[in-house]
Amino acid sequence: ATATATHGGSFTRLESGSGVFDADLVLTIAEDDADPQAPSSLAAAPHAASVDHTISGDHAISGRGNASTARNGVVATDGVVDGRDTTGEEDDESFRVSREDGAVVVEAACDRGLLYGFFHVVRLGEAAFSGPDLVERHAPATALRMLDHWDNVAVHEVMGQVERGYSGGSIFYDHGRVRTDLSRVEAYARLLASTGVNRVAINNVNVHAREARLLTDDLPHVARIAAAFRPWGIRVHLSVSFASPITLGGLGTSDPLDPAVARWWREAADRVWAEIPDFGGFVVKADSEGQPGPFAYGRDHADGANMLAEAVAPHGGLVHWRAFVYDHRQDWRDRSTDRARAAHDHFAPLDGRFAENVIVQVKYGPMDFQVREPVSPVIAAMPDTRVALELQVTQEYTGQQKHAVYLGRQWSEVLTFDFAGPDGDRAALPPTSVAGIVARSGGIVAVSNVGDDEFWTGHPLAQANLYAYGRLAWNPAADPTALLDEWIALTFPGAPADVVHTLHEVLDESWETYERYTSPLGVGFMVRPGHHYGPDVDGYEYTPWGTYHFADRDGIGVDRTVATGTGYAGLYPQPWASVYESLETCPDELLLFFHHVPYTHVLHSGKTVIQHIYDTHFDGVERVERFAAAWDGVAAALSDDGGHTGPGHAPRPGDTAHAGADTAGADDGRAGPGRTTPAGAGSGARLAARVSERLAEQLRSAIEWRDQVNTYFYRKSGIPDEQGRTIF
Ligand code: GCW
Repeated sequence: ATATATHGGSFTRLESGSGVFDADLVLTIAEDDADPQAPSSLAAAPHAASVDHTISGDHAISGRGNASTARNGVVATDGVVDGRDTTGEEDDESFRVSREDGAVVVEAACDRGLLYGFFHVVRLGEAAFSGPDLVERHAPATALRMLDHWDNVAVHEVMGQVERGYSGGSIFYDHGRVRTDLSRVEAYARLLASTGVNRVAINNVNVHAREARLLTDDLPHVARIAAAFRPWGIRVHLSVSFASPITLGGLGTSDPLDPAVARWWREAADRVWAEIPDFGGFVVKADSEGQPGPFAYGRDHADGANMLAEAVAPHGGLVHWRAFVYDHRQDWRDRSTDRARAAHDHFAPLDGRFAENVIVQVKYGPMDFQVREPVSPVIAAMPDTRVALELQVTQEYTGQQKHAVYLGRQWSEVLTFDFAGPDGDRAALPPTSVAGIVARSGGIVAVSNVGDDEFWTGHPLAQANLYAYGRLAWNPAADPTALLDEWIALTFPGAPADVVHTLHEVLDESWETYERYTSPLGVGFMVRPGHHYGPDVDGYEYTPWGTYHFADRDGIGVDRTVATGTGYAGLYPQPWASVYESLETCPDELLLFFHHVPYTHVLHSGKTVIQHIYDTHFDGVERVERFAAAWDGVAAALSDDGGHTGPGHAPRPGDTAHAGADTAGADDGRAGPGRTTPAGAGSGARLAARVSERLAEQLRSAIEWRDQVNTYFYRKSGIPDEQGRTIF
């Protein structure tokens, strides 16, 4: 079905048949009365948009921008956590969709609600117009749904341009400056809006000298980026260096209690908002891994954050202050220091001291984006603070977009984790769940996985993670497997059933598969230091980073109990403190995170720890073998379709460095600036080849993991595999 729209005035186009999250509809929202000064150019709301479309010749969809009565007669909702109701809030992004006799009406109180409502219809496609009459209201669980980019302007000598970026260079910066052509950013903005993301921080939290100047010299260019995001309801944030008053302002100090420092920040903020009236705020990594912070002046994180908060408050700005603070110069011999405790030790005592516009941004686990960690106790420890959850879409520790690892299931587990106990009602997301806590005020943030790669995300299937992230941030109660299938259907429209089945099979349990062939039972790390790819069991064991497994000839794991260990287990509210403290009740998958046990310890599964290690590592590789074989079976079908099936690659108009590299496929899909285009001839083949190449690497790497981990523990323990399989 193709929808057409006729309208006067200026248009914001929601096109399809094009782009990553694909659908066969073309919707157009008119911007009648749009006020160019308004924060969003779509934003002459609540009266702006009115749209009439004809879909397939006989379906009508209309949109209304003022939904004063939209909440009457609601029969279904999504995304409503803990009874959060956006009614009456300034930022009401909810929409109501109703169907009567096959005609669909979308109503919303503001432009963004309308935008999300139309994307909802795009997702449903033809299905939106069939079935019984209905009225539904949809609202996001939280107003803050954000992506952080760890992009550098300059190419950093160790990290490259994008720190932990596995998708090529930055879509924002090139040749040491903000790109002249931001059409790729416009396409990105559209695809993020289709998932519900509404804020983006555009530079690395490790703020180097060149990047610090985004806050000053580059402001007009940051304003151009903000303009690219604006039509899609997305506000821009900057990561800033706490030392800016010194490095940019020439002051002798960045002490947060020094009036000259506070004044410098106020003036800096005034300049930013003068240039970008709807600017979002600052993201700060302070006193973390070498970044400057308030500790240098004997001040604490609340002092630092509140000083910045005061500077941005007159503009309605936010400060995202990261809680990723720990001693990265630890002595591995020092058994009294536990990195897992660090964020809690630093931040929990500050609860209640942060200003109203400070959001403390907490990684989901206490360590660092491992494949398996317990949920960070900090999330529940600061009831009088706005707390945001931080996830990592970029797969730093989960295969770096060389491995197909769908993280929706992991995030869903985190979001639905209930601090009140394991028996809570998961589906309802109680106020004591992670989603319930962060949705109240701090929101959800994740590190983006997008770069200037042809398929946006390096591994084409890693797009599923970006999609699922946005959808889960909108509705944390969503079923991650259903979201995966949604992504597959939208991205590979019309694909044969075996292709759809294979995509599902490769991705659905891929997180658990990755866990099986990497570090066991929640112990974490065992990666190569520095770049963090591939196995190195003792790579971090005698380093200052605080990431140890303590394996010896008898056993393995970290004793984090209150009784005999670091006391970390006691940082959880009951019943979790007791659940984790006891060997009897600690879940198998987190056993080695909380306990040091003999290799012969018997898990709840009935297996010994050592046999579990062997079995999961053999099984993990076998699963990857099956994925690769399944993909081989369908790759040809994708290659043959002339590119009409599969995620659109991104346009790179004006990007001469890439244009030349792309001649092979007669890349006629690139229709020009501002558009993500239908995949061109040959792109199906390129996609199939890219996935095949990545699966081959995943298999090679999984075998390497299996053999190093199994061999290591066989040599340490001397206990043979019950099944006598090959261990070296
Ligand atoms: O996971 C670690 C990464 C660093 C990153 C840091 C952080 C941006 O290895 O590259 O720095 O976390 O989250 O600040």
